[in-house]
Amino acid sequence: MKNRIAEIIHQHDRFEIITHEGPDEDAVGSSRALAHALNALGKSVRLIYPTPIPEPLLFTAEPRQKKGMTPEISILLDVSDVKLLGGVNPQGKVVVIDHHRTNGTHGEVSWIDSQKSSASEMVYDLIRELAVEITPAIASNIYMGIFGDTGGFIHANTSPRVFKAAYELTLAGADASQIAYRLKRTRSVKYYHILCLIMDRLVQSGRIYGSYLRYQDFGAIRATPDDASGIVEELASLSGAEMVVLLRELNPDTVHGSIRSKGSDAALKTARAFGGGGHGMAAGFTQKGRADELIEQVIEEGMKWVSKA
Ligand SMILES: [Mn+2]
Repeated sequence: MKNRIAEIIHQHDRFEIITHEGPDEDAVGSSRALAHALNALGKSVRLIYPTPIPEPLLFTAEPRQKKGMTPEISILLDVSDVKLLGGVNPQGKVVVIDHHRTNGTHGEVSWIDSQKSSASEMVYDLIRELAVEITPAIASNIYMGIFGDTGGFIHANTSPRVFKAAYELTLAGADASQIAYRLKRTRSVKYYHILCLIMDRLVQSGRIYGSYLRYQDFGAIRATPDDASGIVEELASLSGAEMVVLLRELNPDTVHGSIRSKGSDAALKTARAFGGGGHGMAAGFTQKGRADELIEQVIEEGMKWVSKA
């Protein structure tokens, strides 16, 4: 399928790249890297993020964009479900590149590989297939995506292939140290304020820990949801936690849930019960309701999937 997508890229001139709401390191890194590569091939490209890129992820080299053109091809990156595009409508023929497990394909051409650590790793393979030179700008963007989706080479998706890619990307000029410091060692004071709130409300049931953030919390400490990004990983670090749940109210009656589990598909199975999806051990959902009321239900659902041993 990678070859087919390379062919499509060679045969067309105008592209848009669309990624998911709440773009993360992988969404930003894979889209920017691919746009750099398309530019190198003389193609026109524009990037569409349904919601803005969080400020801490804006440091990698930005590709040249061509606004005000009609794309022939719309490449969906790190997402295969048009429902997760926040109302953005692809303008061209849809090509999907994604590493999330899905129940079907949404594009005319779909390359879905849940064995890959990240969309960025897939884009790295695609760019080499296209025979575009891996510049430092491309290398840093891909490295950021891989680093982000492996949790900094921590998660189970950190395969030997990931280390090989990381090795090659640093040789090609990816600034590994800068990326690691920016993503892992740079936190706002507000982040720690949010963490205090979360720890104050921590609930435990067996080996599941959960907590939540109300909509008004953000106003009270003048934080934005960006300030809480990645904070579920702090919960996941709790010793003995087999699963963790963090609920965050996106507005007064909508809750986003992030779930992490240590083994099996517990996170995914729990998220699916609330209409969500994701990976086996890292999943999420969005639901109507109040976080302080929903938390018990999510934990109860989780108990079905986490072994009590
Ligand atoms: Mn991803």
